[in-house]
Amino acid sequence: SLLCPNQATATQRDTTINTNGNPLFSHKYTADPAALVYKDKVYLYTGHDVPPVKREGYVMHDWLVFSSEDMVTWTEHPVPLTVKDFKWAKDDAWASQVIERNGKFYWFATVSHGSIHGKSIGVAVADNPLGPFKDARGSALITNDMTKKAKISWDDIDPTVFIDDDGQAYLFWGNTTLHYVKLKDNMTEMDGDFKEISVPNFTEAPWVHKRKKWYYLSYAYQFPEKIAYAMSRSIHGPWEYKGILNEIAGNSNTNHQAIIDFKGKSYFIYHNGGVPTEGGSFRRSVCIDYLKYRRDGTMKRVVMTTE
Ligand code: FUB
Repeated sequence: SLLCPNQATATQRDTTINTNGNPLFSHKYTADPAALVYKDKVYLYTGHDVPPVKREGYVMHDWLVFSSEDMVTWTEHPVPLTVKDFKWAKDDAWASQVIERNGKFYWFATVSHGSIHGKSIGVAVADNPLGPFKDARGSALITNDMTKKAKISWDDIDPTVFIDDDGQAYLFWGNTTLHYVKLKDNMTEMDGDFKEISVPNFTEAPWVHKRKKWYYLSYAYQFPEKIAYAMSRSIHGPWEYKGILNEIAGNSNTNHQAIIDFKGKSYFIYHNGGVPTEGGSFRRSVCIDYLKYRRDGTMKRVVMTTE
């Protein structure tokens, strides 16, 4: 049951939530999942939809964090990051990802810029996965005026960050056009120019992961979104398109995946609009299903257990 839709009050202390199938949580709307495995726990970072019922459009002001040792019992922690933590940002806590490097946690997040037109990407940093996170730069890392081909104001969104086995970090991001760039060791500056990647029907929500010797680039495909993916032997490509990984997720135009391995199993984490009766494209809910790989490294289509 939906205990408190649109939950105006922020969680002040840790709260335990026992989940029972998908969607995971029904006490608040969660979207754009990103997961981090660190020291035997999974940390699930999500966006937070709070539009009034029947209102169309994203209303998102902060991000949430949940942790679990078994993917069933979750602890919700106090709000770790809000748009206000980026002084230069206006609003719109869109998709994000947190990654660990040398004991620090870097949170790459989409927001609307306060003085530069369009969406931007900022970086926040903390000493532990629950925060508190603080703006690491005092300015945006990526802004809409840097990618000059932009015809839309929301093409610089949805960061995914990946650290290769040699320690080199990369940031991938985009809507309509997919970009990637090397990051310096400090994780807060670009190292060189960014490049474009071409994959079929790229909409947004890239997620890069590596398993065995394969690099995987999954992304939202078309609109309403399915999730498709490509594989490569190198982080620099060429990326070979492998097809659809997940179908349109119930009652939501967006789908936004994260992929992790945790305690010997692989998981596909995404959102749908499945919370009755007011869930939908702007009131989304995170779901988790198993992900299966074939022997040749390709991924099987996800079976959404809510559908
Ligand atoms: O949540 C706002 C936007 O919707 C995200 O940045 C996209 O990935 C889509 O899920």
